[in-house]
Amino acid sequence: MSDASQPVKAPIEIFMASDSNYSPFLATAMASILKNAAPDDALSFHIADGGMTDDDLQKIEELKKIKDFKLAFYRPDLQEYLKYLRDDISNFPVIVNTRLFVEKFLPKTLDKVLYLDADIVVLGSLAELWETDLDDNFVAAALDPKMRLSHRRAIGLPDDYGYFSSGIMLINLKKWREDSVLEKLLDICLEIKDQIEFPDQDVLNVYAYRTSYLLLPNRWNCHPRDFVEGDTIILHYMGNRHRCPNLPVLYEYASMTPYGRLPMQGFWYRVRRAMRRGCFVFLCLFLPKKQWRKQLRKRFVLR
Ligand SMILES: [Mn+2]
Repeated sequence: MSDASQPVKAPIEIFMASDSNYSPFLATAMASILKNAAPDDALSFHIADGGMTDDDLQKIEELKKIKDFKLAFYRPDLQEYLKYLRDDISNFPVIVNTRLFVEKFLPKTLDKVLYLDADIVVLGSLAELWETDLDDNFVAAALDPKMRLSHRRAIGLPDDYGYFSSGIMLINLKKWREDSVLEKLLDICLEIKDQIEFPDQDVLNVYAYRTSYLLLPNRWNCHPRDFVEGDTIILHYMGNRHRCPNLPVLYEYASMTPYGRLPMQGFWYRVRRAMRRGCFVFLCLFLPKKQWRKQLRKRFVLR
């Protein structure tokens, strides 16, 4: 029962993006957030919808059974935005790039927003992260410890710069508006377009290097391999998901959603993946250059 004299906490404003393929992941991440929220956490979700079906939207609504939340969908015009980005980003789900344009379509009344990738599980309350003092930084994020030195050098970052992951970010929208951050990011897109591999993440890091960003502890963006029981709050199942440790944690939350499971748990999905892997290994016999094998791997296996 709510007590009228208690001040109601302002909601944690969360921005996520999904298309229909990612929708079971989105639902899984949301289920974990709702399940593990503190009793007095209010939650408000802003979802950039890159082609979810009515059925998907219905399933997201149904998550309110776990804990109530506010929900708004946005359909930003990516075609207009994407002409600034590389042509050959077809290997990436287009929807991830919406995070660069977040300030354009979210309500102007928001001064900050917590961006979360869909391929995560949240094991505790997000209140502490949400209340982090951003000071004058345009973003707060945790390190991406896996990023190769050669790539960081290619986009002009010095060896001692801490390259962050854009999968979880507390975004200072007020600062983005004041400093026209989006325009500057798009300039950087054009400037480093031949070196970009991780579209929005590379661009954000180059901008952060030239200005500043607030470094978050790894517990807010932790690879399942580095999971520390009792400390890790956000598990991020990035990239090569199928052989990730701690997949049962992800599957446990997937089972709490109306989807019941993730596509990668399906039998035929696993058969197709095994066949693709087999083809890849066979074709590698004919590719003497490591670079060619890498290209093929990107197209064939990393899905
Ligand atoms: Mn991710």
